[in-house]
Amino acid sequence: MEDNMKETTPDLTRISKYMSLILRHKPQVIGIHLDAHGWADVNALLAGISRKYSINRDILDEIVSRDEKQRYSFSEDGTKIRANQGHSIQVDVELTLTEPPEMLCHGTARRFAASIEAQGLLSGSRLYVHLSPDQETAEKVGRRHGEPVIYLVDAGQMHRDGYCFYLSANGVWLTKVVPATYLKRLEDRLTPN
Ligand code: HQG
Repeated sequence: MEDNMKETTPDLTRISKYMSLILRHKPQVIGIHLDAHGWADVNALLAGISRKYSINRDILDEIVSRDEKQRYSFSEDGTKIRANQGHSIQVDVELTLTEPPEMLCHGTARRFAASIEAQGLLSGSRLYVHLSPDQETAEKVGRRHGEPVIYLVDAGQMHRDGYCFYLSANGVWLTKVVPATYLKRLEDRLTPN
């Protein structure tokens, strides 16, 4: 009976979204645990996902290698998998402490602007504030939430003032918080919807 509910033609994007939920936020939805470094056992992940979607190791390999943001990594021996960034659960994915470029970007929705300009960028449910190296990426991230606005982040000055920046394995810049004084809103630079 359970098989009837399973998708027979797997949509890789849907499986990938489910993997993000499991590997970043809620491993308990399939009854698995992540270790301290965010790793999940590949066989346990496959068994858990297969209760909902048709999947096997080849499909998983395809999802990981084709992911446009390179969201996931396998351990060297291929027995474990983790998300490279985006977690809300407390794991240490061995991010690289890295000197940032002078300027980074953050895309968000216009409805958050007043709060952001009062409080700065906060990580919310995630472990870090996520920053993009370019405006195009920031705009895409912002559009996920609504009418996008982009903030320029004076990352160089933050770094000189002692704030830590990390570069994830897939090129996302992460920092704990961005006080409002380091933010500048870019106006009228966005293409209409
Ligand atoms: C906003 C995706 C009010 C913040 C993306 C954002 C990214 C505030 C939202 C990654 C605030 C949180 C993360 C404040 C921050 N007041 N709102 N003081 N401070 N916010 O989804 O950065 O495709 O947790 O601006 O590409 O949008 O999933 O973070 O709008 O890299 O791999 O609170 O997720 O990657 O939203 O996205 P999110 P995000 P994936």
